[in-house]
Amino acid sequence: MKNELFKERLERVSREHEKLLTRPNEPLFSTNGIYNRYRYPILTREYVPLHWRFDMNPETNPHFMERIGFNATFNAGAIKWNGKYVLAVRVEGNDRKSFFAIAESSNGVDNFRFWDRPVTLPQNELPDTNVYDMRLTRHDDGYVYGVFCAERKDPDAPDGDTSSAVAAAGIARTKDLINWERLPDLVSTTGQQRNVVLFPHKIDGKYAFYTRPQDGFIDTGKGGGIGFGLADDIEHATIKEEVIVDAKRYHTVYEVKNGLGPAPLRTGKGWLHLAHGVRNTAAGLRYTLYMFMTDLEKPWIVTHKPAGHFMGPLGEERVGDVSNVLFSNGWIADDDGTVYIYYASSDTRLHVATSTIDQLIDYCINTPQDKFYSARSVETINSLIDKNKTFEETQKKKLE
Ligand code: M1P
Repeated sequence: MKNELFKERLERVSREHEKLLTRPNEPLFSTNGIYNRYRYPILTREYVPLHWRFDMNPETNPHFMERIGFNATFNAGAIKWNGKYVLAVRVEGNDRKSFFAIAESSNGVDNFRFWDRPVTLPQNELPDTNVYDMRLTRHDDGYVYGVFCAERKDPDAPDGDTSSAVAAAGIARTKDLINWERLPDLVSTTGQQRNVVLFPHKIDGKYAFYTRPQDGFIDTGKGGGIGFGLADDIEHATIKEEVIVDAKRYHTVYEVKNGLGPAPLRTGKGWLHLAHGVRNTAAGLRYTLYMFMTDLEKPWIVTHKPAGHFMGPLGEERVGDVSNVLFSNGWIADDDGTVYIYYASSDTRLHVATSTIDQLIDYCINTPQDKFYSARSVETINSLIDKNKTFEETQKKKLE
């Protein structure tokens, strides 16, 4: 009898899991014409392999109950690997611990499957309590680097404070995405670090990092902004000096804090960057994605920056464990110019949007900049209206 229950549940759970994993995705029509969202998220907690969740032995699990629960799949690093679209996903267990797991798909938009086991990340002397948000960089030195947030309890927290934490940039490298070598955490002189991204090339013979200095764990305090600094060596990476590439600023979508997403994409017109910006609202923090471009030779100098957000949470994306959040730390540019943007919604699920290098450059160069005052936003709108009216009149005259 018990065996029957086990068998019945195993069959049903397996069938439904397979149906979900093989469900085709489809692009949605895009009114803005800049990128296409897709109908379904590409990874949710339901995608976590059954053999990570269930004891498959009817003797020891007669009710076929889940033994290990998973809460969310989000914020993924991304890389094209052996012709596949490969993600280093932040998977969070019901125990609140995040870890990394590799998932791959043949087309980048559906049929993502996790590899057999999660990533076994070697520990340094000071173990990580929690790790998340890995940015993958294929570096000229031949390694793929994963730079991620390594979080530990604040040793200076007063007695009874069980939530203060310290964020540091953990660094690991690999040549096969299976075996990872752990390097010492990044050392910087500007407080805590999260949202750190390794640039793919050396600059002046040094490893280059985008950073996000912060005074506290949540609050960036006097720090903040997307920074940039050089380290002589990757095996003991130390940044002695950071310049601010993109500062936080009053009454913008990155007013409270910001952070770089994935490593930038090189184009003929400069480096394309995707970042997240955070503003405060009566309902709490709102995270949106924004873009900018930097100079090809000096990738710490912003050359173009459209106003406002590139993508904000919509529909079901608005709701989750941390609602009103879009976050991205992974994208893949194919040789044909297609760009796959992997973004997570509300710290709960992972989605894809597609665009092209040409469209993203056009977006960055031709979207008006933020002029920081309502009246000046109206001036910007009026300029477009005037341009359209002039065009309309010219067209009419041509027909007369
Ligand atoms: O909860 C929203 C995001 O908060 C953090 O990002 P930031 O450091 O910019 O505030 C990170 O914990 C991120 O993982 C999370 O999605």
